[in-house]
Amino acid sequence: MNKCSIAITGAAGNIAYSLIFRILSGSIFMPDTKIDLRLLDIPDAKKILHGVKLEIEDCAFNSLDTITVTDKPDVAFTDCDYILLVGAKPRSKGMQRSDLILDNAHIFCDQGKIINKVSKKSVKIIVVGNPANTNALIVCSNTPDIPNENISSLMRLDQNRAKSILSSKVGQHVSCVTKLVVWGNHSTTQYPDISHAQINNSNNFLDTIDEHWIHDDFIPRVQKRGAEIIEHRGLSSAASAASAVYDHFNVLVNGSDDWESMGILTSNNYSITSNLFYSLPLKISKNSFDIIESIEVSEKMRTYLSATEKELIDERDTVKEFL
Ligand code: NAX
Repeated sequence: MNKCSIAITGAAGNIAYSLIFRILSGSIFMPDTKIDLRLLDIPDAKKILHGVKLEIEDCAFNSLDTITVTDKPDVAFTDCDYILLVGAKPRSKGMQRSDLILDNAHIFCDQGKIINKVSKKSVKIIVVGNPANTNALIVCSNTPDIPNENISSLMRLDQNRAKSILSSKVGQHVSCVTKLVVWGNHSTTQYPDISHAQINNSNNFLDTIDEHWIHDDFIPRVQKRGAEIIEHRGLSSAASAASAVYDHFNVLVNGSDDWESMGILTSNNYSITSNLFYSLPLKISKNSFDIIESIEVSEKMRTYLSATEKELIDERDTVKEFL
């Protein structure tokens, strides 16, 4: 029997309520792998977390070995193989974005320090809690003993949204859409990049799509999809976010034939400022990734890349005391 320890923070929250069950019933790991699951939330969420535990037990998952619910990060993170940092404070009424960034910076700084002390040095960390890219930078800065490439931030929700919207436009199944990546920040400045996308392994479809649709419809729709969901549901995306975290996690463990988007630490790639968590196009094989370096950047595309880069630099300035 193989064992795998997975910690999920924000485990009493909305995303976790879908995510935990996807992971335990899914196929990321070999059938003989048993999961040692640690669920972390704040003390105020203790009762809810206990209810989540009871529901997990009621599923009688074959994949589950042990389950620990706790409000102590060191208990959750000790000797972990994977950590999914979902927990974060939501934006409350009248709160400025910069206040939210600072509030959450404390959480990710403290958790990073604890992870560095108690987790395996090979631990893989996926940052979901917003602002995900900048929180990933904070975690990375506070985990000096963990390789930078073990930390990534979630952009897969944006990538999935972009693929789905394009597939509807061209009238093809979403699985036919490949090489569609999203650059930059998980925010309204992100750049969903259709320029190298393929439908059924061909980019001929681009001849049938007009530029106005790309710039005035497709890109803003993907950028603002989160707000569109809130407008209809009255709640933020949780099931689709959980599904995207599952996809991201799966690709990290098992690799992917397609191009993928994840926030990773930049090192002057595509002339983007170093030391940001910026989503780049990646080829991911089991347990490692390579940046796809061959994409030609047009003037128009550079404008998009720079806008989202500037936002990430501003966020980094806001949290500089945590880096
Ligand atoms: P919820 O507010 O439902 O749940 C958040 C949970 O985190 C709560 O149970 C809360 O008690 C817990 N929490 C707060 N501080 C904590 C701490 N210090 N340690 C452990 N747990 C803590 O939010 P939910 O809808 O689950 O979203 C979670 C985060 O994901 C939010 O920051 C949200 O903005 C972010 N998202 C990121 C996405 C991405 O693509 N990167 C997409 C979906 C989502 O918007």
